[in-house]
Amino acid sequence: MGQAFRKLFDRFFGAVEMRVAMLGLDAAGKTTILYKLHLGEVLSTVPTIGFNVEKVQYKNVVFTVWDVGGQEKLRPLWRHYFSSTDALIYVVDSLDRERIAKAKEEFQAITRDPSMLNCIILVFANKQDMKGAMTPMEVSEGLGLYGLRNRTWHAQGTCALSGDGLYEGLDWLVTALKEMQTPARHFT
Ligand code: G3D
Ligand code: MG
Repeated sequence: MGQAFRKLFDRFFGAVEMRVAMLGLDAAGKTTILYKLHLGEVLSTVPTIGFNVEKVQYKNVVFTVWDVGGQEKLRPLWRHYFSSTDALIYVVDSLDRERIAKAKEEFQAITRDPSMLNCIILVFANKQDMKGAMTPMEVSEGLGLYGLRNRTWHAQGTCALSGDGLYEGLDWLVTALKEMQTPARHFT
C-alpha cells in the first residue's frame, strides 16, 4: 500500500513542491490515514499555539494534519498553516450524523478563508465499512459541496483501516493538482 502511494507521488511530483492540509473533526480518521499512507516518519508536535500538528514529508510533498472544531479562537492561527496550501483533504466520519452540521460549519469556514481560495478539495467520506454510514453523496450534501462555486472538488468513500478508497482519492488529487500547475511552479 505504501509503495503504491510513493509510486503515485513519484509519477506526478518529481521536483514540484506540494503542500497538503488534511483536516477534519476529531476521530474522523485523519491520523489513521496518515499512517496508512506509509510515506515516511510522522512527526507529531504540539506547538505553543496549542493544537496538535502531525506532519509527514515524502520528497517534496508535505502533509500537515490537525483536528478542527471546538477551537474557534485558534482559527486565525491556522492561517499560518493554510498559506500556500495546494490541496485540502477534508476527512469526515460518515457514521457521525450528529456532527455533520459541525463538520460543515468548519469546512465552510476553512474553504472560505482567503488563504484557501485556490486549493483543490478532496473529501474522504471515511468509515464506509460501518453499517449505517452516510454515503459519499450524503456527506457531500451534508458539507454543502454542491453549493461551492468555482472550486475543484471530489468526494471519495474510504475505509482508513483497510485503506480502501485512499489510493483512488489521492489519484484524483494528484491528477487535479497536475492540471492546475503553472510552469512557474517547476524547479529548474
Ligand atoms: P483523527 O486523527 O481524525 O482524530 P483517528 O482520527 O485516526 O484517530 O481515528 C479515530 C478512530 O476511528 C480510531 O478508533 C480509528 O481506528 C477509527 N477509524 C479510523 N478510520 C476508520 C474506518 O475507516 N473505519 C472504522 N471502522 N474505524 C476507523 P479508536 O478505537 O482507536 O479510537
Ligand atoms: Mg488524530
